Amino acid sequence: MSPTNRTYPSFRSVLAAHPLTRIAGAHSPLGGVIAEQVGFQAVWASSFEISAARCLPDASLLGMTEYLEAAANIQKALTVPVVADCDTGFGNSMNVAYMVAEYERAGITAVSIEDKIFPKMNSFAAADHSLLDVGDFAHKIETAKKAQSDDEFFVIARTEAMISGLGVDEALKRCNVYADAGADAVLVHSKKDTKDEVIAFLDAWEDRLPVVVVPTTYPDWHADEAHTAGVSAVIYANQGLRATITSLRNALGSIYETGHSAHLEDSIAGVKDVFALQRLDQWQEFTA
Ligand code: SPV
Ligand code: MG
Repeated sequence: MSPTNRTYPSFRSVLAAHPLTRIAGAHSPLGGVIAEQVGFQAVWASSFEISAARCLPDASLLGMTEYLEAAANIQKALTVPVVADCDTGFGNSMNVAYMVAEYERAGITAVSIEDKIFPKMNSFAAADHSLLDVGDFAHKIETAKKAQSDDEFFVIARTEAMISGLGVDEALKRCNVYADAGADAVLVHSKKDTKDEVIAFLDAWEDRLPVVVVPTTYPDWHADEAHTAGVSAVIYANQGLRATITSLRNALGSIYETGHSAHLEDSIAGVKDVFALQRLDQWQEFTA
């Protein structure tokens, strides 16, 4: 897809236009639209959220076409770009080449792939988080860059070195190799309950490429502080999903218990709010 028939900016241009790009995770167009409306500059089509929405583990169970359909449906509803979480690239380098072609064709302008072995398991699950050989993952990055047809397309190389317990030095070593292989940015994921590991990475990285972080287990890291430390983009990967679970559970539980919903009317979105999210008035113009 050429930039001229896109109705939204590429992720590359959004990243360049903001000192810090703030990205919210979503599994549906509705979640994506709400993220955009409250101000987020991009939306993360999260593998964790998309699988959780089907009550399945984030363990490479869904296939590429299912993740692509979810990401493309989110992108269709937005005027900000989607960053598609593509796990390991859904297989080997051949799968990565196919993935890039298909995601690009669907209008996605940025993807992230990670250096775990396929099938992968969610980073926070108690499981084996073995990494792919660094050279093999670098080859996936090279392949992704070779496979893209639009210069705007953006490939994020995500290392799980710190998730697998190999520490900051291994993350640095790998990210340098991925930068040499042509990555447009690196994502360093940590499951520590402080930001220290990520800060140590940033101090040694010295801005070689933009750095993306996912502060799920160190939620007190303010976006401004992350920016000052050298972060270019921050992903709030699953807070929307978790908020939805709690709200739904509370609302439906309370309706079931009380036998009516009157007490909820002021605290749940009105039908008009839903109509607005559906852009009903714009659709009704077609029948006016
Ligand atoms: C996702 O949101 O799917 C991610 C981030 O990849 S995490 O769940 O933290 O691995
Ligand atoms: Mg994921």
